[in-house]
Amino acid sequence: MGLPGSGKTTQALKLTEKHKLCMVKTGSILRELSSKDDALGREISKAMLSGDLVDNEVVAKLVKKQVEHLDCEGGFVMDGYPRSIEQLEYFDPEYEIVFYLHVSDKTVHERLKKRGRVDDTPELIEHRLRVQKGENKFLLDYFKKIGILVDIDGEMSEERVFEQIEEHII
Ligand code: B4P
Repeated sequence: MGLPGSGKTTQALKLTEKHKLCMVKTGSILRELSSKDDALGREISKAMLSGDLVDNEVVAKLVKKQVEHLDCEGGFVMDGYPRSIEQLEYFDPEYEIVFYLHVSDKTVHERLKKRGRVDDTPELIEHRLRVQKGENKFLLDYFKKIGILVDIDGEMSEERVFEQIEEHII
């Protein structure tokens, strides 16, 4: 977990590669569907291009389907799900561990400006930050309460962030 641009995808890829795990890439799945010219594609595209979360039930169903079809002995890494408590109520993947990557708003802006994706404009970044901060609080409280939350300093280099995560992988 983490704010937009905190490095979720970057770190999930590293974990997947090193430990030969499967990965569920929520953002990529949604981006792929959003390029289709049908009702679902248009709904997803509209949410993403306005910096809003895609409908909770839609995302939860998509993710559930992905998880059910995974064929991985070693387990899987999830990138970007859930982003709200409501999503977790629709589908809970029952994680063993959840990492939260802490970064400042300044870092978010700097990194996403460099990345330059279509939803990485300053206005949309601000909006995404507001939406995500609102939702994160409840999720973080919940994962903390059940004892699976690990805080990670996401401000460091990609390698240093990964080293911090690795300290918690058995
Ligand atoms: P995502 O695709 O998940 O993207 P993100 O949050 O913007 O970025 P991420 O944290 O993965 O950062 P990255 O590693 O790429 O979401 C996009 C949109 O999809 C959302 O706004 C929403 O609309 C929708 N969505 C996704 N999940 C959803 C859900 N569950 N429910 C509803 N809607 C959902 O890193 C960013 C950049 O920083 C990269 O260029 C990277 O190279 C760089 N970087 C990473 N780590 C770095 C480091 N340590 N130092 C320097 N640079 C670093």
